[in-house]
Order: sequence, then structure tokens, then C-alpha cells
Amino acid sequence: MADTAAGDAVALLAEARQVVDAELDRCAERLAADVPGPLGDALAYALRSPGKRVRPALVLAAYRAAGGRSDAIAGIATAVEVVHTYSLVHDDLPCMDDDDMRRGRPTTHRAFDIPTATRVGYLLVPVAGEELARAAAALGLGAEPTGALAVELFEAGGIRGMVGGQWLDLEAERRGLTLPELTAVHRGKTGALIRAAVVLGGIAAGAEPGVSRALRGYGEEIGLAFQVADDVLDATGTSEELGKPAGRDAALAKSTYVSVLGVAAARAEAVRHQQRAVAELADVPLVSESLVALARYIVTRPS
Ligand code: GRG
Repeated sequence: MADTAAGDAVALLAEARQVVDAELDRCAERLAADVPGPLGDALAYALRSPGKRVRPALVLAAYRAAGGRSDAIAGIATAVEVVHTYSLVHDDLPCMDDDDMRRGRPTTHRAFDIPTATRVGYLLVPVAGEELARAAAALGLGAEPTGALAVELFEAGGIRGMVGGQWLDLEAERRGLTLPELTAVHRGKTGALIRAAVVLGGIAAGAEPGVSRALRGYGEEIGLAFQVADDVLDATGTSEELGKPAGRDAALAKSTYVSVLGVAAARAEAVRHQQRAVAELADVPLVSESLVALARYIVTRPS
């Protein structure tokens, strides 16, 4: 795997896209063979959908920061991206956010239909497990770190993380949230998987406890920074820039960092989380220009 220029988030994202998209492609081919017909096509459509690959880039950067050097880390990054992909397919369904466009293309239920998109989401969860197990074996990891990787990823994706946060978010619709309530929603809904991406990189590299704690703290802060920046982008970006309809949060009357704080204070809140993330690394110290650059990218990204 080509080593990316340290400190260059755009180059690291391009590298993550290259290696993870190749893995996603292989997954899509395997699934299309196992699941013939429209469902196989829909699985491939979702897996080949062009995202920014922020979570995979975080896995690579954390792995290298903790001393990892194997190219097989791409499989761990792919497992995280597969969980993210399933969550987007389900999040776009009419029973959740009801969105027609995602990543510049029709959402999976628009390109196919609602039952197919629902099944795509469910089918992708075990695919993530398979990817994780294959990558752990390719990295030569034993039973203990392999188990720790699985617990970290699926706990972050479950009721104590992403699903729990989404649930709280759905229940909070049409009710104004306070800043602490909003933070609790997004610590789970968006933050948990981003934090897990960083922690997984550390586990795969066999990070020592101090480094693991720093990565977890960094992941926690950039997970929140990511959502604050997302709310600002939804309020200030255009649909063309975002690849999905802008202004959806206001249209759905959702509580967001922008509705609670206003745009300027929300931007400042994102920067505060970015600075705390970098401080978590500095405390050890864990020197990683790539993690610092990704934290900056997360709050300044254009989409
Ligand atoms: C059953 C209650 C229940 C939930 C199912 C659907 C779901 C699980 C969870 C939703 C999680 C979710 C979609 C959170 C939003 C996270 C977010 C800000 C996504 C956008 O991430 P980007 O910008 O997207 O990295 P790209 O397209 O670049 O990958």
C-alpha cells in the first residue's frame, strides 16, 4: 500500500478510497454471485456508492500512528465502511429521513424499492463481520484482539452507539433538544462509529494502553466535531456541493447544532471538539500528522 504524505488529509482520503473501494468491489462481486437478481444488484449499488471514506482514512491513520505497517488493515477499514453504508441505506428510507438523493445519486430505495433497500441494509451487517474476521486473520491477529475488534465495531454500531443514537434522534423529532441532549444523540448516532474507526486502527496495531486511550479520546471528540460540521454544512451548503438535498434538517424541523446554537457558534463548537481531539493525542504524546490533518479536514470539509 502506498504510504501517504503525512499530514495531507486529502491524499490520505484518496489512498483510503483506492484501497477500500477495491475491497468493496470484491464484496459486491461475491454478493452478486451469491444473491442473483435485483437484490444482488442493489447490494452492489450500495457498496459501490462513492463516499468520502473518512472512516477508512481514520482506520489507516490510527493504525499507522500506533505502529502498524501491514496493507491488510484495508480489510478493517472496509468493515467499518460497510457498517456506515448500511446505516446510510436505512437512514434514507421513508420510515427514517425519507431522502431521494445520497452521494450524488438516487438513494438505494429510489434506485430499487423500499423492501429491497431494507434487505440490503440487513444483509450488509454480516458482510461487515466477515470482512473484519478475514482482515484480522490476514493481519495475523490472535483470538483476543480479533474479539476486541468485533466488540468495538458492533457495540459502536448497536444500541449503545449508532442504533441507539438514531433511535433517540427519531424519538426527538418535533421536540426541541437541549445542547446536552443533542450531544447524547450524536455521541451515539454519528460519533460512535467514527470513534470505533480510530480505536480499531489501534487494536489492529497492538497499541499499548496509553495510546489506545488517546485514540479513543481523539475519536470521541472528532466524532462530535464531524456531526457539528455536518449540521453547519446542511444549513450553509448547496445540494450540488453535498450530493444530497441541502436544508433537510430545517425541512424536517430537526434539532441540530445550528438550530440550537446558530451557525457561527456551531462552527466554534466544531473547532473546540477538533482542538480537544488533538489535545488527547498531545497528552501521551502520540505524534500523528495524519490524525491532526484529518481532525482539521473534518471541520473544514466542503461536503
Ligand atoms: C433501527 C433505530 C434504527 C437505526 C438503524 C439508520 C441507522 C441505524 C443509523 C443512522 C446513522 C447515521 C446515518 C448517522 C449519520 C452519520 C453521518 C453524518 C453520515 C454522513 O457521513 P459522511 O459525510 O458520508 O462521511 P459519506 O457519504 O461521505 O460516506
